[in-house]
Amino acid sequence: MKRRNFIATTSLNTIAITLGLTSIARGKDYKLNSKTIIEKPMKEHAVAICTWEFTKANAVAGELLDKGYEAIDAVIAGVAVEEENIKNTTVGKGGSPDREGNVTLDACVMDHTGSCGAVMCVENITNVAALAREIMNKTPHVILTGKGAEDFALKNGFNAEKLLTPESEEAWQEWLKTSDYKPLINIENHDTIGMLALDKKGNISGACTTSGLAYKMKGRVGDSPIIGSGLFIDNEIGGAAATGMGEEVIKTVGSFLIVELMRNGMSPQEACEEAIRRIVSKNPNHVNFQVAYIAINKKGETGSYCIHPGFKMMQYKNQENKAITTNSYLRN
Ligand code: SD4
Repeated sequence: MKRRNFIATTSLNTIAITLGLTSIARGKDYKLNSKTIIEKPMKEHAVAICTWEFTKANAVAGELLDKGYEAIDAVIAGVAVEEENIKNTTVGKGGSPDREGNVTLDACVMDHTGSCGAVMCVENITNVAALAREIMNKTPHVILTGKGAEDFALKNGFNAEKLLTPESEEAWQEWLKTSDYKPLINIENHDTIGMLALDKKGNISGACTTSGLAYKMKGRVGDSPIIGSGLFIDNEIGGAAATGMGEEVIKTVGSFLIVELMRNGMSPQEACEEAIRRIVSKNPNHVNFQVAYIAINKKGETGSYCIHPGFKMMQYKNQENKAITTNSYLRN
């Protein structure tokens, strides 16, 4: 940006901030509004949010933030609670297998510097969000898949574990009797955890981790490990994460879209609603699948929205951890 333009924009921002004129920034004056957001991070205000009613996972992250931990550490510790919860059949150990009986995990992380890491189709490793961070920190790459990711994990101190539990194996054996695969998520049967945190320094990070769709094709990857789809962070603006039918999130690059909508002046709530409308307007089949988004901005404001009723977001703010029932595009 040329210096003269910069000065002009800055002084307009100062006026906008002083007078609280956020509405004048709507419409054409996008730059003005995004500057307003950038210059007003709410310090000392730790906030953690996550998809679904993962009370403990979100509390772990929120309490770490309160103690002064960085957002990236908080989200990785938070989502690890669900990765290790064998009753959650959509994340980590205990996750449902693909149609050939292999549990393959997907995850990604993104921090306030814009660095990110991801793993796809990894077997035998439980804490794949932590693994994604190792890839971010220790390799020149963003994504490792399959055996390469597993080998990297084992060389970097992760233990090999059997992820298929007796319960998920039994359910898979039962499924094999019909092998009736509809590539549609049962509306109430998905529990991927996407988590976003704003730490006391005002920095935002996020993590997303899943075993993907139950009985998926071998090698199938959904939105969760794809930066911009299942998760996106821009520390100047905010962050977003997704759960639900990954194919639909990928087609609209949902989390990136939400962050860009916030950059252009929308609140987290407005941006989540617009991203869901984008999916709905492009796909008449939307009555048959669920997608839900959560988002946070630099002020610690949060939002969430989904296609079908039944989605909840956890929010930790001011030391209070509560479930928020999310409004939906469709009604019961
Ligand atoms: C996927 N988005 O693999 C994930 C599934 C999901 O809760 O969110 N399950 O498409």
